[in-house]
Amino acid sequence: MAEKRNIFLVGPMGAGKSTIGRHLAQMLHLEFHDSDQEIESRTGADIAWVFDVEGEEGFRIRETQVVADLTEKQGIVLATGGGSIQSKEIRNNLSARGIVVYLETTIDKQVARTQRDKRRPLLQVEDPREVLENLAATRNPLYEEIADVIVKTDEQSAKVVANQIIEQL
Ligand code: SKM
Repeated sequence: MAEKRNIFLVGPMGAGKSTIGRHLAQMLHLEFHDSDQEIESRTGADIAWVFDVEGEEGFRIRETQVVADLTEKQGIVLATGGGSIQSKEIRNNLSARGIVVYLETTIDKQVARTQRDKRRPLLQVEDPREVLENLAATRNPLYEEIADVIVKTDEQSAKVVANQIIEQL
């Protein structure tokens, strides 16, 4: 049987990876996975707890393991955590095992979409916009470097974006 393809969504917090990923998986009859959610189900705790107790370093170790395990599967759509691409090991696994789609968005949209979100401990600060801008400066080149497909998510509904991705696969 031919190998089933994988689609890996990368991009910053608030780009819509989980929502768009669900639509995409449904449209393509693939399994949907979300690395943040998988970390939460493996630890039985939320992302904020993992950061509190194990620090960002502990969280990144878990994230690397989860992405290594999930990318072993075939026929999945995976929404990755916003910072996952800072790991070379994760970038290598994503590039080797599927089509990487970068969901690009604006800082304004990110700020609006991530307000009061418990899965974003890095944004529990006075000025989340500044954090998002700094992260973008480091990470946007990495998203671009590993992307096979780049789609903007700031002006379209999740369903429309999912269709645009399908057209470019
Ligand atoms: O993976 C979570 C976590 O809050 C860290 C993060 C990041 O570094 O951008 C994004 C979220 O998806």
